[in-house]
Amino acid sequence: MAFPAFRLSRRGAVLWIRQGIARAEKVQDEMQFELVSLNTVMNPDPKLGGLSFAEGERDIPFAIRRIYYIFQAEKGAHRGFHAHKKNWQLLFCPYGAIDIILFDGEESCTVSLDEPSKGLILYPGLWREMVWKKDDSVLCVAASEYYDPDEYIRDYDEYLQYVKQKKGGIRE
Ligand code: T46
Repeated sequence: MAFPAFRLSRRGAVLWIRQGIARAEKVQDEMQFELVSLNTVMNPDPKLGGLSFAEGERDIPFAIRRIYYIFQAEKGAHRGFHAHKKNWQLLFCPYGAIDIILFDGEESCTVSLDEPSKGLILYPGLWREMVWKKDDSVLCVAASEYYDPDEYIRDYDEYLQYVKQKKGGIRE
């Protein structure tokens, strides 16, 4: 596993360090999420920082229909507590640190988004909770679908029932 994958390239007189995106760490096949290293270009002058990016249908397995971000949440804040029936999502935290707790109806797992270059691809069907580890951490999301409240499952018992039906092979 190569996480992150570094590549050196010359652009004019400037030497950049670029991390290619890597579908690097498939944390758990069963749970249907992927922790990836976003394309990252660090400026050679540390005062100028870095730039990370991901392209829909190239770096992530869906076209992006919507972006949103969550800001000004305090350390200790908990959000989420739902699953999506249709939405694929890329989550990343360009500033701060946020834990993403995932549950698939049987197992749970926590992924820490604590570096700007970390991206978390969530397939539909995972219950998620987000926990702010630092004040003002920013959670950015690229989603495959337009906003549709009916596509959310916000009731936990309903979610367990949904998972049971899916595992039994009943599709919508
Ligand atoms: C998710 C996690 C990571 C809209 O009107 N349009 C939108 O596109 C979104 C995402 C939300 N909203 C409204 C719905 C609620 O009235 O914004 C309010 C806050 O949304 P919610 O309580 O769902 O926020 P979180 O932080 O619990 O969850 C959000 C996303 O909704 C969800 O898709 O996966 O972030």
